[in-house]
Amino acid sequence: MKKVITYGTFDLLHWGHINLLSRSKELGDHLTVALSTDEFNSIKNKKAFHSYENRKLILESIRFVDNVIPESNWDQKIEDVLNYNIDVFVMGDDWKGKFNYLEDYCQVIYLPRTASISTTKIKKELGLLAISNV
Ligand code: C2G
Repeated sequence: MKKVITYGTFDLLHWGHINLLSRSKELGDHLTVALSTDEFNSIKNKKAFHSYENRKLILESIRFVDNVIPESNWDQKIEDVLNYNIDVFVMGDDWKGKFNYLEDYCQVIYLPRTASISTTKIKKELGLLAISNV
């Protein structure tokens, strides 16, 4: 069984995330998502709208996601790849080159980001909508 892993916050899930997850699953037979915990998000200077538990519940309901584990620090990837017998590590290409050190342990693939959608964009536009409706 070819095992794939990817990492992220996946807040306010949108089609950019779905594209990444479905393309990741197409690279193997089993997809693990290492989901950033709320505590790790603060290290990443991110504040997710939804809690880790709720983001996990949403991801686990996606048919091509097979397993969700916590991502609690920057340095767990090698251990994860070894512990979960991962064959392929996948990230969006905004991270291109950042995780090439994993090539000693598995295949590393950066997939093109989906244009014109991001959690930040959603938050900004909702925030603007809220102001204009005042
Ligand atoms: N993504 C994408 N297209 C978008 C938005 C996001 O392909 N329009 C991808 C990102 O490139 C990433 C994944 O979806 O591979 C998750 O994105 P985020 O939740 O923003 O994750 P990030 O904060 O980049 O966390 O250790 C790695 C980090 O945890 C990655």
